[in-house]
Amino acid sequence: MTTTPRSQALFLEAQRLMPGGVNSPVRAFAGVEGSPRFIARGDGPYLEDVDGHRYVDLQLSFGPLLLGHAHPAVVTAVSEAVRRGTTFGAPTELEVQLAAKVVATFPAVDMVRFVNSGTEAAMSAIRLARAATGRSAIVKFQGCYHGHADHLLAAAGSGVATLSLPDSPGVTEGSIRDTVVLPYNDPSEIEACFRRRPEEIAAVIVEPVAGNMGVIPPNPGFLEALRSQTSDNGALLIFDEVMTGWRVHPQGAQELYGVVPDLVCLGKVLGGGLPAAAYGGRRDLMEQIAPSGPVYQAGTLSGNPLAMAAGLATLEVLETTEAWADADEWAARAAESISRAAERAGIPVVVQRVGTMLTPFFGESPVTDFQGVLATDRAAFNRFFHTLLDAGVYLPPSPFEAAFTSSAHGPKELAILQEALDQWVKAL
Ligand code: KE4
Repeated sequence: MTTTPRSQALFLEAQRLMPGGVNSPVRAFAGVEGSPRFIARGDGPYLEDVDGHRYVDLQLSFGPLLLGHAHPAVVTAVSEAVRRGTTFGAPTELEVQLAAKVVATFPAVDMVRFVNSGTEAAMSAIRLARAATGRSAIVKFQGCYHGHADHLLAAAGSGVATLSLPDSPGVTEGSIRDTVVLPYNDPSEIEACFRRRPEEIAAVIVEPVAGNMGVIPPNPGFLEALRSQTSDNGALLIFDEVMTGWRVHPQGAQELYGVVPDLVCLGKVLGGGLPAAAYGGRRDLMEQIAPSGPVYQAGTLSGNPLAMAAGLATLEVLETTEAWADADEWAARAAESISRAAERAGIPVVVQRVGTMLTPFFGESPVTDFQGVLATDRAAFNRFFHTLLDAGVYLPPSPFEAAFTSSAHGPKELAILQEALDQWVKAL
C-alpha cells in the first residue's frame, strides 16, 4: 500500500480552505473512496505526486493532454508567449491562426468563438440555438455532461453521476423546465419527443461518443436519427465535442461517423492544457453572435494568448507527426491488456474504446446507456482503480469517466500497465 503522508496532510488543509479540498468535485476521489494524490508535476506520460510517487497517467487532466505533460513544443510556445504579456483584452494574430485551424479541421465549423471552458461553450451554443429558432426547449441525454450551467444540470454524467447527486440544489425548476432528458442511444425516444413537441425544440445537444458516463459509442443509426429528426422539425443539432474533438478522431466524431451537426462545442485538446474552449458552426448561425449579431456572449480572457499558443502548438504537432496514431495505437494495446487480464482473473470486464479514450466497464455485456453503467460493479472498479494506483497507474477516479492516452505513452509505459494488471489479477 503506497503511503502518501504529504498528500494526506495537504488534503486536510485543503478541505479546511476549499469545498471538499478540491476545485472540481471528481478530483476528490469520493467516487472511489480514499483520498486524492496531490500532484507535484507531470512529464510526458507521467504524474509525480508530492510524496515522490510516479504514475503512468491515464487521466491526462480528463482529456486535454493528447501530447502528454509538458510537451517541448507547448512549453516553448507558452514560454515565448508569456514574455509578450499574458492578456490584452484585444484581438491577437494567435486567435486568427487557431480559428483557421479549427475551421479547417471540423466539417461543421464555418466560424468559431473562443471561450474559457466547455461549460461556457455549451451554454453559449444553447443560447444561440434558442435565439436562432425562437424556441425554448432543449433535449439532452441521460448521463451526458455538458458543463455545469443550470439548464444542463439535469441527469448529468461526470461528477454529478460520480457523486450520485440528484442533479443539484440551487438549480431551479424554472431553469430546467425547458430541458428534456432522454435515454442515450435510443432513436425511438427522439422520434417520440418530436412527435409530442414538434414546434418547441430549439436544439438537441449530445456527446456524439459519450465520455461522461464512461465511453459509450453511438449505436448505428442513433446520430443519424438525431440529424434527421432535428432537420425535419426545424431544430438544431449540437455536437458537444469538448471531449471527443481530436480524441475519437483527428477531426472529431462528426468526421468519424459522417454526421454533420449545426453547432459544435470544443475544448480540452483545443487549449493544449490551458483554459480554452469554443463553440462554432454554420456561418448563418454564428453571425448572430455579438457584435455581428444580437446574441450576447463575452469573456475577459476568451482567446487568451497563452492558451491560443498552447493550442496552436498542440495542433501543429498533431498535423506534422504521427502523434494521433501513436496515442490511438497505445489505447488499443492498453484495452487489449486490460481485457486479457480480466480474462485471466475470470472477472467480467467490457473495455469500450473509441480512438484515444477508453473505459473498462465491470459487467458482462456492452454498455449502451446510463442505466447500463449503473448496472456495472462499482466495487470491482474501485478495487481495480486502487490496485492500479498503488502499482503506479493513475486512472480517472470514477467509473463515470473516460481514461485517455497520449503520444508520450510508449512501450515502457505499456509494460508498467501490464505489470500493474498482473498485480491486480494476483490480488483477487
Ligand atoms: P469544462 O467546463 O469542465 O471545461 O467542460 C465541461 C464539459 C462539457 N462537455 C463535455 C463533453 C465535457 O466532458 C466537459 C467536462 N468534462 C469533465 C470530465 N468528464 C471535466 C472534469 C471535471 O469536471 O473536473
